[in-house]
Amino acid sequence: MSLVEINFDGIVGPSHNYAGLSLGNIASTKHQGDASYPRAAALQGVAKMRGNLARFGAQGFFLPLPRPNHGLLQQLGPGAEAAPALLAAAWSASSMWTANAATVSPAPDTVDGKCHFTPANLVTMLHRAQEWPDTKRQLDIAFGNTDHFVVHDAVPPTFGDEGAANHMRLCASHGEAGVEVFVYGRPGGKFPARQHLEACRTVARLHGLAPERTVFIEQNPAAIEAGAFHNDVVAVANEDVIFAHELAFADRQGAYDAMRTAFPALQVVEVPDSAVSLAEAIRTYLFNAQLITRPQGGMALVVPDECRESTAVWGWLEEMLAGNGSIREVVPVNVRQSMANGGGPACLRLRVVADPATVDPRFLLDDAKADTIESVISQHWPEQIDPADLSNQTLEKCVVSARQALITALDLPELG
Ligand code: SUG
Repeated sequence: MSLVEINFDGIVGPSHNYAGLSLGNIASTKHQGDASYPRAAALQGVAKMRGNLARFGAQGFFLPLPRPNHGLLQQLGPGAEAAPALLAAAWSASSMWTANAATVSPAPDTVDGKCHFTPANLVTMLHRAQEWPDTKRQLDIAFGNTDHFVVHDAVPPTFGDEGAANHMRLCASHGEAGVEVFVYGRPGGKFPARQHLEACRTVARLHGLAPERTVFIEQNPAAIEAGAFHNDVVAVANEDVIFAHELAFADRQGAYDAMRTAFPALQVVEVPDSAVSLAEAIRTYLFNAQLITRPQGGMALVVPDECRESTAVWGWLEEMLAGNGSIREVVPVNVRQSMANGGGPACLRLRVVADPATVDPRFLLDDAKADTIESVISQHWPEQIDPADLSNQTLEKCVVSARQALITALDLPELG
């Protein structure tokens, strides 16, 4: 049984569009009403997966959820489709950000020795709250081997849960028992605090985590106000390293002390606000990076291209590399279509520590499957969507048949 980290990226759906649906997500608000390019967006995502597969090994994916969701519009009452925000919610391709699909506790951390998943209820935003039943359906298939996996229902409302985006794991190596760190926000600020402490506690209980290896930390309200609507916009961890902005946590020293008490070997790689301001960190998504252990040793940081274009951020990264610490390599990737909705490289993936042999192989990527996915996207995904197109019947037919073509190509009729 060899446990490795597998990143499951969400394939960008054919209805990808910019509707400005996420209050507190600066990029989403800024790009409201822009034309979107679903085909380019999905191809950017596959290119990222291909790069990571070649560099780091195991890579998986999840399929887009069925959109438009007429069930949601029905629930919202007759004529709901006339309200642009409600119509856009039903069309949202937001399931691409699989860091919000679920919280995952690997087998070595849990009381029953199985890997546990709790789909995120995403209750704060209407367009995201519709995701979890379909997400669970997919998790139930991919991780259907009940000797190794447990998939729970979502945490009940009103406790807001946004999944792995607010969860970090510290460990000596992925296959060993780790410390799970949950980061929550305190409601009451200008923007919603989407992750609630009670949701974190519920997930920890459901997953059977040991209290002495579980840490709850409050996100800095100033970070939420600056646009860090999830903790993964200002911090990311891998094995014994946490890479964070100085202003990520409400009580900076208290947060590191709590992590160190549970995990004494912790290495903190912190970026001071004087080197990269919170605003610049959020604009470039420096911390929405994938921090990944390389097969040849050391870690790589997969960052958005926007980081390379920022003098402050790139300068800091170059200095970090020259210091010969644990992070040995920085890999910029182009995920601009997702970035314009507030989704960087880390948002696009869900980390699962598992033996790949125990996962349904239809969700695991290899080069041939990447070719297949690219070819379906190139043939079926719309090239461009303008906000006014969301009521267009021809576009709807195209979006529905595009997803169906992918389901057929990947032999996943259960999702049809
Ligand atoms: O939930 N954007 C997503 C971005 C999620 C990013 N995920 C992580 N940080 N892990 C959100 O705010 C925008 C949709 C729109 O405006 O059309 C959106 O939902």
